[in-house]
Amino acid sequence: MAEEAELDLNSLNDDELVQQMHDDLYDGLKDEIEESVNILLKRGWTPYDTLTKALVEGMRIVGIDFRDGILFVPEVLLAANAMKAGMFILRPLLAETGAPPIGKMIIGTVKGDIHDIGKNLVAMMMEGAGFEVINLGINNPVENYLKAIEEHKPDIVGMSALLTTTMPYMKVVIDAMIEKGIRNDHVVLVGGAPLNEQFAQSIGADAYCRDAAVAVETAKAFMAKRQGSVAARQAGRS
Ligand code: B1M
Repeated sequence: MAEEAELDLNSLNDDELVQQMHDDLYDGLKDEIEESVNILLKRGWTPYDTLTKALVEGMRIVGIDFRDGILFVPEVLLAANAMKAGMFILRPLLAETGAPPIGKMIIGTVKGDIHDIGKNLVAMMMEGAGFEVINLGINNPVENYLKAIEEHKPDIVGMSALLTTTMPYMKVVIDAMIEKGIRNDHVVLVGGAPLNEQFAQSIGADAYCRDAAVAVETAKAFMAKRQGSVAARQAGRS
């Protein structure tokens, strides 16, 4: 039987290439994803469109088939690996703002949970919006958050959870912050696929962020509020 000819990704038009990227992500083809990301960027695609239309959409399709038992953990790991390789190329481009940081954020996935693609995406978009971001990684016990808060004094504490079994752990962190008397010194933002607004409220977070773009908008709005109240306090003193 004749061997299948290697596909020249450059010969595809944009729509075909994005479709091919969804397939390559599904198949966990890291090299092809890297090549396609570079092709789209060379064609003038913005890093944001490349991220959302090609990579995130591809991962959404993987998620559906994982849920439906068509894909299994090893295949999804390969897809995640390919996704990360694409994100790795885009990260410095998204972070290029040149402006001084508008705020500081720590963000981590909570204890028991190793999902990090969405959390890393939030971190990248926040950097792109001008925040300094300290990424705590995955599987973070409460001690990691408290240590990072003490060390970095962030404006924003971000937590991610992708499992219904790990999302309650966010409350453990918030309760520890209350116990230490530092809860009101920081804005707490939470996110992850199984969460919603109501859950965020019930655990005492400041806001639930549906996606990375919402996280950026929410963080900016809270920063504006914080700066407003600092300015008001200073004006009151003078
Ligand atoms: Co997992 N997994 N997984 N998984 N996995 C889910 C979450 C699941 C929904 C799949 C399914 O439908 N069955 C399901 C959870 C079911 C549930 O709890 N109800 C599930 C399961 C069950 C599991 C295991 C238990 C499977 C097993 O071992 N049998 C296991 C658990 C491991 C653990 O954590 N202890 C497991 C393992 C894995 C892999 C390792 C194979 C891999 C993770 C690789 C990695 O992250 N490095 C994986 C993946 C990739 C997924 C799916 C397919 C994709 C997640 C993803 O990356 N999405 C996922 C299915 C799904 O979510 N539909 C699934 C893309 C990403 C861009 O979106 O993460 O939602 P997301 O992030 C968004 C928003 O949610 C938001 O912004 C992001 C960007 O827009 N956001 C934030 C996220 N965090 C935020 C934090 C913020 C703000 C916004 O802070 C301010």
